[in-house]
Amino acid sequence: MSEIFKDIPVIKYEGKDSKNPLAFKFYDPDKVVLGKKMSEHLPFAMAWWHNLCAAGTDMFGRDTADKAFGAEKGTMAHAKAKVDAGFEFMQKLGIKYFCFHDVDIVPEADDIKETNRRLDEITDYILTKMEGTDIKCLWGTANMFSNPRFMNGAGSTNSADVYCFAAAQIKKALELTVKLGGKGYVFWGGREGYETLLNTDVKLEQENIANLMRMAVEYGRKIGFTGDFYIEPKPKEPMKHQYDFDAATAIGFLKAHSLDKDFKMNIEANHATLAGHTFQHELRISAINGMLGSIDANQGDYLLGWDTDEFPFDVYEATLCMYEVIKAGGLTGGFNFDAKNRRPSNTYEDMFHAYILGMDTFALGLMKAAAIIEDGRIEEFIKNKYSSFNSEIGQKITSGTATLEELAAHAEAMGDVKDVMSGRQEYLEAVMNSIMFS
Ligand code: XUL
Ligand code: CO
Repeated sequence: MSEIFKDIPVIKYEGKDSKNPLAFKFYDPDKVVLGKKMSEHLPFAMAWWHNLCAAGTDMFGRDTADKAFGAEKGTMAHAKAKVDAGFEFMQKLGIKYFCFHDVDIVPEADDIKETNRRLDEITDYILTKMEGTDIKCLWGTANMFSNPRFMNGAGSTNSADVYCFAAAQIKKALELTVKLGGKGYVFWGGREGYETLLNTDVKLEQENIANLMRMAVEYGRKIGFTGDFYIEPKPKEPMKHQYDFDAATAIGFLKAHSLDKDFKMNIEANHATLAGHTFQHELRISAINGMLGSIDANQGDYLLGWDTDEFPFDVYEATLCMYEVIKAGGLTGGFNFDAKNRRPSNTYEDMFHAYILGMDTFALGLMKAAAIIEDGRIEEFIKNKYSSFNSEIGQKITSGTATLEELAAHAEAMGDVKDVMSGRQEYLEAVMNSIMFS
């Protein structure tokens, strides 16, 4: 098999003073941070769809990049060329995981039986490529939003026949995930939502989605899938109202339908900001509910109201993200670059530049988050801020044993509160800056 990215060497760590565009400046896989190797803190994954399939087509123009990889597009030869390209790409960057949708890895046929045959063939091929490498599958999923049959949704469709197609795709994608040893299975609610209530039965749609997830869990466990199921929240796009709006909404939905034991969150940075939250907020909400599973690492644009899926370069954001991840004890999943090159960045070299940028950004984020923790001032401040709950009355409140009457009596005995303590936001932001730039 011939090399596809001929002019690209294996990407090595050269340190922050390097000017070599094809080298890591901060990602040093063996460097130990807080007692663990960087590569263990940061299990990076390649997203099959952006990296090997998307070639730049947007609403206003066609492909700008060559993702044929020397084969005729839409054929099984092309599907295999993408596997070859993907494995060469991951090996050159030292990426250990990949994520895929069913339709990313084969061209969909007119009949699902033929699509499934193609999926068997390509996953056999992927397995042979995995042999002798340390590359694994992070998660799999079914694309239940691109095919026109899903125009009214998949689990939320009006059509029982379409619902069966969604079930069939999930069944197959779960089998493939197990075959490839995937750690997780993702539900991103592509068209699970609505444009107008004038044509929508929200209750029925949500119950049907929950039933589909329940069947997926039952089948997955039956065929030996021991990993986590993930919901990937997103507030809008493609639908105006997406049911998995944000982490809090998705967690509430899972609890309401008793699915919370099998599911965690896959938090995507750009989805968080579209929901009007910070990335950090979504990670914290997931973590405090014991449901921080995996991350789709990318970045949005605050001036644009859609999912731009940019490679992350904002080190502040990455630092705050890594702070949450470290505090939560790490991820059961990994960091999937659900990100694409900008349309004019259309060469093979640009694909590597993008991953180097993303991996270096998270390496910096990891080191800076570790520095925040080692510095201790921020954590110490938070601990002190709530220290009144260590008092006798405070402990009654936090243990849930207080009554309204005794709290009122406590207030009356005081007459008024003397000091509630400053929030010190500006001081803490300055601490953050001093750590970021030390
Ligand atoms: C869409 C998105 C998806 C999911 C997988 O916004 O993020 O690519 O990650 O279906
Ligand atoms: Co995503």
